[in-house]
Amino acid sequence: MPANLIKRDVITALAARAAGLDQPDGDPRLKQVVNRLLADLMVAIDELDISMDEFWSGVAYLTQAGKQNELGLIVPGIVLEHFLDLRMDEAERRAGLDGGTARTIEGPLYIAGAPLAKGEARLDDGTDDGEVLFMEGQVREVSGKPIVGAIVDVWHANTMGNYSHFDPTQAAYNLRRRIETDEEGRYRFRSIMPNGYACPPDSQTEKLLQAMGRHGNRPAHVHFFVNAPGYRKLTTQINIDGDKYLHDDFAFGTRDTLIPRVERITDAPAIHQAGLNKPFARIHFDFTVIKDVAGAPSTTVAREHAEAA
Ligand code: MBD
Ligand code: FE
Repeated sequence: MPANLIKRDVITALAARAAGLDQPDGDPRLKQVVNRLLADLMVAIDELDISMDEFWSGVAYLTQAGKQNELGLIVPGIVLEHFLDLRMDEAERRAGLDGGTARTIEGPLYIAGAPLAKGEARLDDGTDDGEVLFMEGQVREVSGKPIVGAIVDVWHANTMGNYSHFDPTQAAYNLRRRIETDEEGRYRFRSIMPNGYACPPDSQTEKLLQAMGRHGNRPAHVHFFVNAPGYRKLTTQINIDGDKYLHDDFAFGTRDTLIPRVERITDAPAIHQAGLNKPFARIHFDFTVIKDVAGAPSTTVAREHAEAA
């Protein structure tokens, strides 16, 4: 079948009626967005000459992805979550904001309500014999002043690249904590070195990536939300230097300023002093948050999150 079977003004009229533009009721913003997306989709179908089989296989794909609760995984995989970050970066720049720690994608695996600790916490429950990781730093404002009572909400994968709650073999909130910064604005935690996440082989996301000649791996990383009253919420991650996928993240989350040095501590007195009997890793990373201002879109995003029972 040839492409461009339908005149543009026919598509425009259909999209307008389907989005209720000729109706007085409804949500004007929703109507505007649906109208645009429908018109663009119909033009794409017509120009690409998308067949009936192709169209319905796309519908079946999305139906199955929804059933498997995978839309939040497909979004970063097709760069859209990173794209939203780039837009927020630019909106902040235009509002005159800069100097904060770089943001990067939240991803689909955050769980609200992790246990809250003051100053320091241990994240792992001791069942995963991974390399011990100590991570510490300060939360500061751009001027360098430490922020007391900021909440560092941290979550990461285990040595298999799996996250508690989504992995039934892990205890509730394993490798997830909220840490309130101390009198000097410091946070500190002990955990285990994560491994990179890989999209499940039977997932819809993995099928799509494979069909595009891509892989579904992320480099090892640790996620953070940093919240402090009067400051813009920071959503970010650090990547573990040296990972094979460090600059080849299927979710496009790596940023150069988010790759701290990983120090390996191997000398016996230091190991002993840390209360350990084997070498361990240490990461120092400070977060800088920026003051909230009128005129920049909020970084506190309404997004559905699971909460462990
Ligand atoms: C992850 O751990 C993650 O952070 C993202 C963005 C996507 C899939 C798994
Ligand atoms: Fe992750």
